[in-house]
Amino acid sequence: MQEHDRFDTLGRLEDLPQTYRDELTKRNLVPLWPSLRGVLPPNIPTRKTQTTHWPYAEIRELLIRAGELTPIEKAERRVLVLANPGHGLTNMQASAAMYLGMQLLLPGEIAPVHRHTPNAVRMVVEGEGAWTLVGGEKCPMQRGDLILTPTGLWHEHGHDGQDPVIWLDVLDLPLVYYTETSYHLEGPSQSVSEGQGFKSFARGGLVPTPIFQPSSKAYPMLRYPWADAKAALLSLSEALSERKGKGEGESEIESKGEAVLLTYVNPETGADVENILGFYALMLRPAETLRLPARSPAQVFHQIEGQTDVQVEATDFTLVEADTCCAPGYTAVTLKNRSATTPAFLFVADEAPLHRKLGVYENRG
Ligand code: GTQ
Repeated sequence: MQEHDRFDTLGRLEDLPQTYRDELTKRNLVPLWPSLRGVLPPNIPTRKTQTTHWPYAEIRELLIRAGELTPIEKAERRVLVLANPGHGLTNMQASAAMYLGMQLLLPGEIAPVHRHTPNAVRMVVEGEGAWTLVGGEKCPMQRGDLILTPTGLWHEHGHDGQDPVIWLDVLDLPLVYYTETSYHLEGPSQSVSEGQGFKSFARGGLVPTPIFQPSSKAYPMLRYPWADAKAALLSLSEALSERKGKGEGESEIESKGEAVLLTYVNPETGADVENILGFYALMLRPAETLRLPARSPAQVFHQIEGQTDVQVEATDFTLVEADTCCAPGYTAVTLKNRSATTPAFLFVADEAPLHRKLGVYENRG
């Protein structure tokens, strides 16, 4: 914990006689007051999370080399972790609660079946022909698809295509590890069942109504195809521009209109798809600048299509296709679509479901 020099009214550890400190140590005791401002800083939490940009071109090259250096049998999951330097590289944290990894599967390879307590999602970045088998449902992996492997569901990855397939893993591993609840089990092989959640829940507002075999699935939909998410974003953007009314120029969209933002939800309950992290699809209209308010959760942005100028406090950079970045909580983030003619599309992950459940969620505007 960091100590705040400005608050020098509280006693320091060094103010105490060494013999007294030794007595405390021997009994597994520590005085609170020297560390009080560290654990409860004034106004805003101390955040280790640093704004970090991981260009895809750099990850890709190193990941392809990992494919040459390490056979899948020696890796199980061939992943390069996107580690936030603020958390220390070995801690495998993008933020306090989020883990990011870029995973490579080569044609013919299998990442064997297991299940674990952390929740994961996959955002497919590149390549055709791979699939994730999760809870018996075979989910084809295509660019931009979001595939859930929630806590406790068996999952494995396979690849019947010709070229490397790469996807972004987002897990709540840091939080689950922190709570000393992280473990995995190796599985028996899964048989493929017919269920295809993404076909059953193909249109918003309409859900299957089983009479004879009611389902009690906690995760009824496991694959969210990008084609559907993109169509929904384009449709929402049309609806919002109609709502704004005619006569208002489209040219100076300066976050005045509502953001074109969708949350990935459980189609039966409307709740966030997973318990701890939240997932969203965001469209930036041509030339749009969107200023996201300072909210308590840290955020991750992954560019699906187009290019976005990102500004987080004094840091700025451009996300090109397949780039990923993260920003700390309690910090405003400005996103600007670099194109004046085409929309830009991003995948967003954050810690909002966790913060809401804990009662610490804040939007500071
Ligand atoms: O694909 O199951 O990036 O278990 C980290 C842990 C991916 C996976 C990761 C995992 C997986």
